[in-house]
Amino acid sequence: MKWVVLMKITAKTPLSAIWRVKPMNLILQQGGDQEHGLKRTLGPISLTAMGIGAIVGTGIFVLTGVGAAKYAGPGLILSFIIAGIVSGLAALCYAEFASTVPLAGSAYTYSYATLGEVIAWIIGWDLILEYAVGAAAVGIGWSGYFTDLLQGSFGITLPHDLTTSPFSGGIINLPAVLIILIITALLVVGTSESTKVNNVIVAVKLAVIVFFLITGFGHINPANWSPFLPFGNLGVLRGAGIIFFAYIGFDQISTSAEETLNPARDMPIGIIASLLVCTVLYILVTAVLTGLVSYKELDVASPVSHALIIIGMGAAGSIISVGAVCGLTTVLLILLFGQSRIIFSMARDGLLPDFFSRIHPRYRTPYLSTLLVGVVVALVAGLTPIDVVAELTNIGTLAAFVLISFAVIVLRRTQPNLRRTFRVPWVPVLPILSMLGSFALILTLPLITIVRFLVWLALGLLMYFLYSRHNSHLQRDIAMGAVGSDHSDLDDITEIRPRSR
Ligand code: ALA
Repeated sequence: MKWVVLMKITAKTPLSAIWRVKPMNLILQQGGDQEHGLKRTLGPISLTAMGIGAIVGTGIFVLTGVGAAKYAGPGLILSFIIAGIVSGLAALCYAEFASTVPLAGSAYTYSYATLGEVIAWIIGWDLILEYAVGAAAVGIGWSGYFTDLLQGSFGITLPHDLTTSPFSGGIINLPAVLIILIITALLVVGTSESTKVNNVIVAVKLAVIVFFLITGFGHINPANWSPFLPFGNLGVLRGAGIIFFAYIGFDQISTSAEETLNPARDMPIGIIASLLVCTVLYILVTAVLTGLVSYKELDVASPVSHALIIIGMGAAGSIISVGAVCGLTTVLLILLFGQSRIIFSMARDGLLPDFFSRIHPRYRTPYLSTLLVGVVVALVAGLTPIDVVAELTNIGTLAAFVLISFAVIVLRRTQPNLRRTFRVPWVPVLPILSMLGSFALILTLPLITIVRFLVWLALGLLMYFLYSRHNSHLQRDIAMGAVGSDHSDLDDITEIRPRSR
């Protein structure tokens, strides 16, 4: 039977069908399917906490050090402002989408509704770099802080071979593997429980950062800010390309729209509020950090606590380390959560195997996609160096930003009357600036990263044309006559998801 359907699909759908957009009312109808959908438990405060939990992590706690020492010096403050502006522009575009397409899937779902299936696939494929590869980078960063903490506070030294990837002279980064598997188990048990844990840890993380700012402020030596731009303007731009990682995460809020009580109102609030809070914190932390010690001393695994230790405040440094370990844990939680929801959405659309869209009968979570993501990310984190994964994460995310900003302009033209609770001001100027800004940051990354990214994209397209295109539920519904050829005849559709679950 499956083969008959498949043959009909292939025979009836021309190649141009890869540009077919998923009708908006079809998408909204899926989200309204509460009986089989996800449980709605999240409000604006949880979402904002989730955003901060996703955003503040390896970028500020780890990459600030290398960013200041090797790229921008104290001028890293400017790098944070530049990357913050680029992220802010993209955040506005995400917020508009999140308020019109309030469903799980993030940029993937939005682009399916606007730019067509093949672009949606590319974005979904791209987001794997952002979420899964990003989670691996954070897992590795977590392992570094955790190892330091055990050593500094408890005198326990873990074997080098078991805390380092094979590419850096070890066997496996075991703490990174274990933390990722533990968080995966937490996510399988349920969103509600997980976000409660998240809210508590986010509070701890923010408290630790405020603690750093207060303790560090009195010890700033303004001489450390001079020279302010030891690597020139180019260094500031390259620094922005690296510490952009610090801003990744706000967009994942939109992946939980199906679990949000009032997504049209709460999503934009969550995205914009969390990004604003983080931008201010980053600028302050970088100013204090580069004021405490010379930027040359910051190229270490734990620069924030290291700076306090250098000025003789070791106990305060330990407190920071505890907070960093907690902070990185929430980032991991959020990234793994987001990735499993994207896989869930893609599987629900037939672009990935159906069983990844199965929801656990008791926990009401997409447990199979969660488990897949957890195991793969754990392996990547255990076996890969952090710089490779962090740069790939940045380029994948920036590419998604470019496409999403473009999609805002497309959607305004193709569906001008769609209800938008939040609208980006000055369209198309701001989305165009957002596209240009993200593209410029891509160009600041090393060539090898750009090449790796292009290889990844090529693999994704291969998979799309060999598997996803033929298994797409939208293509099948079109071929079987369940969905018409334009948006106007969609109002009568009542059954749109005869999916095998
Ligand atoms: N923004 C997140 C971090 O810095 C991904 O860890």
